[in-house]
Amino acid sequence: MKQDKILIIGAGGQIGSVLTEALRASFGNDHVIASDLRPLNNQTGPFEQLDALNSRALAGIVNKHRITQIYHLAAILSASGEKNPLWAWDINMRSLFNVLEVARKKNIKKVYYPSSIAVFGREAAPTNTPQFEVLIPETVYGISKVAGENWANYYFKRYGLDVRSIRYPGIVGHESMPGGGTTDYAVDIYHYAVQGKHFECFLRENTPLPMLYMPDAIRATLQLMEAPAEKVKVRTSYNLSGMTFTPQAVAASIKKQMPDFQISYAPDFRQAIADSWPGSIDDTHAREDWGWKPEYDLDAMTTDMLFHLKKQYR
Ligand code: NAD
Ligand code: AKB
Repeated sequence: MKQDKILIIGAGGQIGSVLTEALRASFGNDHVIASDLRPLNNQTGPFEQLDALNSRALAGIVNKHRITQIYHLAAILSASGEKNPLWAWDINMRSLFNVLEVARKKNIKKVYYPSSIAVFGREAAPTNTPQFEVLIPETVYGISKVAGENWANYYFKRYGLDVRSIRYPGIVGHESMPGGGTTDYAVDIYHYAVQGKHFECFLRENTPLPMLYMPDAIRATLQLMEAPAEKVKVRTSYNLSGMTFTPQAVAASIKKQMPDFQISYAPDFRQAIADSWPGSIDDTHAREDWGWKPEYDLDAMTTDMLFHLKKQYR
């Protein structure tokens, strides 16, 4: 087993719950400390209840477990953030500063800090958006991620802290539910389909967004974190691409296997957020620097989602 001790902050979330298990499979259950603001049940290894805004508590956990790597996943996502912008900014930024500072002071070897396609705004190229593009986001979440990416880059350049980051597209998975994002419909739709329920989508049918299936997201994260440091040339955050689809396309993909599935559309405030994001992004740098390549397209993801969710709802 590898010697590193890993702390995951936000381990109870959509990505954190799956990433925790993947890291435990790789490093050993006792080497991966899950933490979250909320108590979490059914843990397969050590758990610490932690408010990432509490820098003392964070330092205490780092000392207690002799942590060598931190995955900082806790954040307020795009749709939740728009309901209370200053609260979202405070949580997203203060938790990041606490992580960067404890990592610098305690000589943490590596930090993972996910960013998002939410860093882009309407001034960016709407398709195949380049890695180094103008970043004028329209959500507080996006603003916090642009700032966060730049702070990650600053700590790398100024202190040599090895912070690595991916701009995730919308993540779709069967293992966990999403928490307050604009891409959440792409998970919800499968849950409605397998329960035989009509789905009302909060985005228009023809809204294209970049998306990624959970196994690809986890593989990309581990691949980036295991890459030799000299291969990690982008120190803000890497564009990462999986697939692009509209709500209409995912409904059609489901209907191939469940012809009775019904969908209607009732766009709400999240439509404006989605309209400000690109439909696809260019991930050439991730491919060239550390060998990224997605495995799932829309139909392959649909098959896998329906297979697992049908078992879950049986
Ligand atoms: P999530 O909302 O599902 O989970 C976040 C977790 O953080 C929750 O379990 C929550 O309890 C915890 N948390 C919130 N405030 C906290 C605090 N003060 N201290 C400790 N824990 C706290 O989020 P997710 O979808 O798993 O996203 C994880 C990361 O990936 C986030 O940084 C997010 O911005 C990024 N991301 C996610 C997606 C996606 O589609 N899920 C896409 C792009 C980027
Ligand atoms: C959201 O919709 O807010 C997230 C994201 C793309 O960052 N899923």
